[in-house]
Amino acid sequence: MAGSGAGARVPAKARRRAEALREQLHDHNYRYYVLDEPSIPDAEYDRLMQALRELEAEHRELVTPDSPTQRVGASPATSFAEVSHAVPMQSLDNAFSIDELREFDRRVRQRLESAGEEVGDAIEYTAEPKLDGAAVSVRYENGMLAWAATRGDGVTGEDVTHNVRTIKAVPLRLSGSDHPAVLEARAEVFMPRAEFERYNAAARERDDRTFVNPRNAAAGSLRQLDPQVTAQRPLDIFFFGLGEVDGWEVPDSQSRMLEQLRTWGLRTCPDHQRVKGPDGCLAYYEALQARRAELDYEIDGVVYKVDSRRWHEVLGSVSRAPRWAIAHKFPAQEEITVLKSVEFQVGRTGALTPVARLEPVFVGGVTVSNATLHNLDEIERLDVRVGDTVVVRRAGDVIPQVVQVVAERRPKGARRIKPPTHCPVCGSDVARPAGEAVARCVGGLYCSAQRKEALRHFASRRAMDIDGLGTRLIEQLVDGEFVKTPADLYDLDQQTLMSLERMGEKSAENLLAALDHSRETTLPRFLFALGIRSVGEATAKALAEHFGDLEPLMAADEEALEEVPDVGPIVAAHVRAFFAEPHNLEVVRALVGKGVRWPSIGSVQASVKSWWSGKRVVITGTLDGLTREEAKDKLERLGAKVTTSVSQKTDLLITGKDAGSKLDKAKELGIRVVEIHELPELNPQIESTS
Ligand code: I6G
Repeated sequence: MAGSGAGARVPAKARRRAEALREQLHDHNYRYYVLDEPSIPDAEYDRLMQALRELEAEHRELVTPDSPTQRVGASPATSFAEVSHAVPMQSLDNAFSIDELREFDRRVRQRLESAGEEVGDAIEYTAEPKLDGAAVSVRYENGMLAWAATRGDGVTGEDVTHNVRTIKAVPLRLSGSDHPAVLEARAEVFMPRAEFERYNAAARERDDRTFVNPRNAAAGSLRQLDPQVTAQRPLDIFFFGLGEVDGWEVPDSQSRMLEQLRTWGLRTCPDHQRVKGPDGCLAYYEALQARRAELDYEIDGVVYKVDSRRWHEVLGSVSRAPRWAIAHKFPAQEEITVLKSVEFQVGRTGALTPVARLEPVFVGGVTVSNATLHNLDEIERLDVRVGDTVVVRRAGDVIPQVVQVVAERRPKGARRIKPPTHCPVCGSDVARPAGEAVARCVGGLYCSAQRKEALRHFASRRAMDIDGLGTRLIEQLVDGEFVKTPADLYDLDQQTLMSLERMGEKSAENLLAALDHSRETTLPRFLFALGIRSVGEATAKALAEHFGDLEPLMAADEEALEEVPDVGPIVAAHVRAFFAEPHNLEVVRALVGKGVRWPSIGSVQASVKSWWSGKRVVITGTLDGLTREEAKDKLERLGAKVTTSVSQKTDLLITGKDAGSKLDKAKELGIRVVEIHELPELNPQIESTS
């Protein structure tokens, strides 16, 4: 091995330091990935890693195969070696309906009874989310990662060790003690949904290949010949089962087996649960389906497994699927349909988004007749034509999208989609700077479509939150030339509003009250509401926190802007360009002149030093007299971090009426629960008098 020489020459102190660093990093990995409870900030983790890298570079002899620095070790391969699975990687039978699930339970019961087993009232199952990823088998020998392989045909898979090693949630050696001589753990590798969306957005931006869905993203990333490429892919893993095992008395229950895997550092899905009989299975299925959109991983159903592993032996398998497990599928999130036409919609910044008009198709639980095609590059990349049969995907609350063309079904005469040369709304020219995927109408606020979108964004819930100012009303206000800029909204009067369609006296009064209420805002909301290109909620918050108030932000040059965390040259240029435009300055000043105001960040930060500071809070149930957004806003102003799902990291669950599964989970995890009316901080009457 190249380096500073023989092992004996490494000073004992360096050796001890390397061991200690490896140990610490290993422990932090376990806390982060398995317990979901990091104990140090990422920056500190990075420092420890850097210290170990430096030490190993100085003394190459200190490098061990399980060192956390050695995740991306191998150079690109030319092909994948074959791996035989000593215990075949089976597949699962599917149930597509409640009847099929009940039938499965009935079959299980019948077989167990005929084998002389005492079954009792209801069979216990472990219910687990069925992740939409790529199945792998990961083998540990005496606690050290030996190899990892894909399922392949179930008997022979491909050796993807070098790629699996790059997944940070895969331990290179097991935690704890009493490791079996051989432990093959079966798992699903997946790309978390948010990462998938981020990855695809960035790929589109740089004109690169996107993934059709998170499953393809996981499978494609695992099958990269160059582990450097896989290391760039945000992959994650959940372990769910066993292959070959030697030297471990496996617990007789699936759920206890999962617990043991976890103590060895193998990340298991936190959402699994033990349930009783088909009714318990169904309750789990429905609860999980209701949470599907908020889960950070893509699932296509639920897997029920008989909890007793001894009964697995009794039940056995048939044609490569266990008789003791079944996958209960959710409605498909991808379907095929025909593209009837493509129209271009004008967005807030003039971007022309091609919208696919489709033959209506039932997908992801709703009928979809429109889907986005993102931009012109995407049309070229997919080579999609009118008349094509296309794959439509609708996952969670993401806008349905066309993700693929079924090439072999292309009819004769399928028509290419021509990029527009003029704005379909205002007729202005369309510009598409070289190298940009997006074509834009150059009409700016002359274009009524852009004006409408800007107003819609300004009024939206997460911006100025003007209740009652919906799309139809904005159309009338813009088309009737009552409103040109957001500042004009604050000049509207009862009479004007009542002259509009479907606007009675009460609605007009309510809208005026909502407008009045919206004057009291926060700086991040105001900045977000302005609709500056590439300034989303997070950037608006970062800008507000950095500059403290509007004036210094408006005066900041690009260099000063780039000092804000996560603000790069593109965002800085957009912010600068926005405030350099006299018309925008006029609108901002007019808004302030009409009474739009916010507390200075200084005073917000003073109140942040409260009990709430840094606390992770989840809100659930129906809140009286307060919207979810208002509660979130108040909590954030107090310094709390509001998240959507309950985990071990949650400090407090705040409940309103009819709290459901989040309350159950909080109780299960022993998390403090407080009813909203017990919190004076969130009581609207109390705050308005202070
Ligand atoms: O492909 C699978 C995904 C998830 C599985 C599975 C699973 O459990 C949560 N379990 C088994 C037993 C098999 N495939 C064969």
